[in-house]
Amino acid sequence: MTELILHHYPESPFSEKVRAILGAKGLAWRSLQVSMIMPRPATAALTGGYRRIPVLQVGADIYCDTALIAAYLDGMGTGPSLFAADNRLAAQTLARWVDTELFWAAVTLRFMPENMGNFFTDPASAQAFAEDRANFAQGAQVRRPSVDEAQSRYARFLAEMDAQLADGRPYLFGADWSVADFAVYHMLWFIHAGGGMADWLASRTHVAAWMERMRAFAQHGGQEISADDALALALEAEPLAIEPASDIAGIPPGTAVNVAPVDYGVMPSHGTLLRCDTDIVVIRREHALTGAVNVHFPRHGFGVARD
Ligand SMILES: N[C@@H](CCC(=O)N[C@@H](CS)C(=O)NCC(=O)O)C(=O)O
Repeated sequence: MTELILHHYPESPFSEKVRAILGAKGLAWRSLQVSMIMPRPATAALTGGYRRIPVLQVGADIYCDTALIAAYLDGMGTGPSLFAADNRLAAQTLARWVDTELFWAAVTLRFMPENMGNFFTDPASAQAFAEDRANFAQGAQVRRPSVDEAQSRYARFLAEMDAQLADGRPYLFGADWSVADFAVYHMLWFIHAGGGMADWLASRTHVAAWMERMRAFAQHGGQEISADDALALALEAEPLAIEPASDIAGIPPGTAVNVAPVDYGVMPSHGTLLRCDTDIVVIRREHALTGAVNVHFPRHGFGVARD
C-alpha cells in the first residue's frame, strides 16, 4: 500500500482527529509537519490553493478535510467502522455539528488568556499568528460566539454527553466507536490542551474517562518525512484513475474549476474537474514539483465554480 502522509502540525485540533483515527485503526503513517502559519510551499503545490490543515497525501492523491480523510481511512486498518449503518446518520450529523458549531465555541474558549497555556512561545509569534489568521478569515461566513455563549454551548454539550455515557457504554453510540467519537475528542482536546477549564472535565466523570480512552489512540506517532521527499513521492506516483462524472448542470468533467470551502478558509484550489457527485469532488492538477495530482474534497461544505 502507498504510504499515508499526513500534512499537519501538533497544535492543530483537526489534525488531532486524524492522528487519533490513525492510532485507533493501527495504521502506520508518515508525518509531514508543516508550519502553523503560511507559507507551506509543499502542501500548497499539492493542493493548489486549499489552505486548511490537515491534508492526507497518498502518492499523487491528496485528501482534503477530515470528514473525507475519515471516510478514506475507514476501509483500512483494524477495528469497527467509523460509519456503522445503525448510527451513521446520527454520528455524521453530530460530527458535522461539532466540527462547525462547537469548533467556533472551542476557538473562543481556547484563546481566552487563562486557557491558552503556552500556545505562543513569544509575542512575535502571537503577532505573526494573528496576522496569518486575519488573512485566513478573509471571505469567511462564520460567527465566533462570545465567551458567555461559548461557555453555555460547551456546558450544555458536556452535560448531554455525560448523560449519554452514564450507562457505562465505552463510546458515544455504544460498544463501538464512530466518527462522532473522534470529532468530539479533538474538540475537547483543543479546548483543554492549554490546561484550562480542567474542572469542567473532571466534574463530568463519564466524559473524563471516555476522554482518556480516546487520548490513548492519538499517542501513536507517525514517522517523519521531509517536504522534499513527500513531493518526490507525488512526482513518482500516478494519480488514481477516477470515473468521470458531474451532477452540476453546465460543469461537465474536463471543465477548469475552482473548489473551495463555503464557510471559512475559503481559498480555492484550481484544476480540471474529474468528478463531482453527492459524496466527493475531485480535480486534477499539474505542478512542476508534483506532476499530475488528484485533489479530493468532500461535497458537503464545498462549492465548485467555473474558473
Ligand atoms: N473542516 C475542516 C477544518 C480544518 C481546519 O479548520 N483546520 C484548521 C487547523 S485545525 C486550519 O486550517 N486553520 C488555519 C491554518 O492552519 O492555516 C476539516 O475537517 O479538515
